[in-house]
Amino acid sequence: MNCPHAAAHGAEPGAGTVVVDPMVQDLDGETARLRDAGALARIELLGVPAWTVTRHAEARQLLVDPRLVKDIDAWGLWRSGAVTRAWPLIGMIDAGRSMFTVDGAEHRRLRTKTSQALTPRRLEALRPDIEKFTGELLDSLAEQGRDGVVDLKAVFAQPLPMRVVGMLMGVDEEQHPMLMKRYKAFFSMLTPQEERLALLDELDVFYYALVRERTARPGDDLTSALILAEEGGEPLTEEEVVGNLKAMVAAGHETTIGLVLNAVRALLAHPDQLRMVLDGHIGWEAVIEETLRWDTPTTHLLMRFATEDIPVGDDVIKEGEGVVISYRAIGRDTEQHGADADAFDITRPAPIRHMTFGHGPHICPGAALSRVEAAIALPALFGRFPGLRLAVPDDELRKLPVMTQNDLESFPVLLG
Ligand code: STR
Repeated sequence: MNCPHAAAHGAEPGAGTVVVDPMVQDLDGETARLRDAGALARIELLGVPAWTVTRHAEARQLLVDPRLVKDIDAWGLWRSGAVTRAWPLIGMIDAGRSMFTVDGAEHRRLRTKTSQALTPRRLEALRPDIEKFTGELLDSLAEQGRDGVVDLKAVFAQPLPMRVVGMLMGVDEEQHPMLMKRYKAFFSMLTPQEERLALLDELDVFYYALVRERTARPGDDLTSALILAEEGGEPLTEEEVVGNLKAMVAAGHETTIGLVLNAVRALLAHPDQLRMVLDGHIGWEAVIEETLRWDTPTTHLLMRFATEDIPVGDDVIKEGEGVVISYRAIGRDTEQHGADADAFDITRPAPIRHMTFGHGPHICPGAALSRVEAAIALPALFGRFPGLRLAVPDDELRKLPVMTQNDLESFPVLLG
């Protein structure tokens, strides 16, 4: 893969810089190289240099540091024009005004309604629907896998989170295939950038129409609640509602696919541990938390920018520089998780103090929802198909060419 933005730094990557592979050919090797490069490491993302945080302790500090902001205008390479909308990862940062892109008091204003709607208590009300979706999708899995191999991703792990977040946000089911197709193309590094920008525009058209429709006829979904919300007497603008809506759909959909599939994969690769779970010796919660730590759905979170020089150990993040959080590396931090951090082990002493949902003001507002989804989906899947197994050797599973998310091309199984 070439580096269309080599001009952003004008030179070859310096020694010690980890060049992130857009084709994701050796994720574990790359994670180890990142960790070896230090708590704060220099990386290059398609020709664009940035810092990344690879350790738990430093991430915990930096994620509450007000000198790091999400506002893209604080990025030197953006201000200078070295990075433009032609850079394939720009959609991960320049995603419209929302709780994902704003800090401080404005961020609280944008986020409060959403986080209130997603507390564990409020989520109890969604449980029956999530169970129903799970049952229906398991029926189609049984149907399509009756005579042999079936793709657990396409038939189960992908549609389930889409239905859940679709129901929450008030997106009709007929639109789900369109959304899943567009997000797949959005995240894939094989999609030409002009196509990615065009599909983002198409998504905006769709989301604006949805928000106008709900403004005219509010429902009992979170989109309607965001339209009607007032924080300190100040309603969200249409742009802000759209921004939050698309952040919720993109995040709720993409990340939970990874959580469910990675948990199934880890259990099938560790049959002794699967046995402990199926025998009831250890709970699903341990499976979910250990999967979140060991095989994080989000590999790298883009991006924050330094509004002034920030010293970290022997390094200094200079004003205007970009900072990525490498959650996969953080989950494998031996200082936090012990010398065996690279091992999947659901018998680790609870609680497993991972940081996969982030930390600080931007901590994932959907964390509880994804845990509920996984806690329903996984036992239902293994309860119905206790003989579930991979139809190909584990090392033949292919990662999608996605730089920020940890997602598989497909997951062929035999239901047993
Ligand atoms: C995708 C494109 C878009 O339209 C809006 C957003 C904002 C939220 C982002 C999302 C993005 C990409 C995936 C993210 C999500 C928030 C959480 C999720 C980064 C940029 C994670 O992977 C943690």
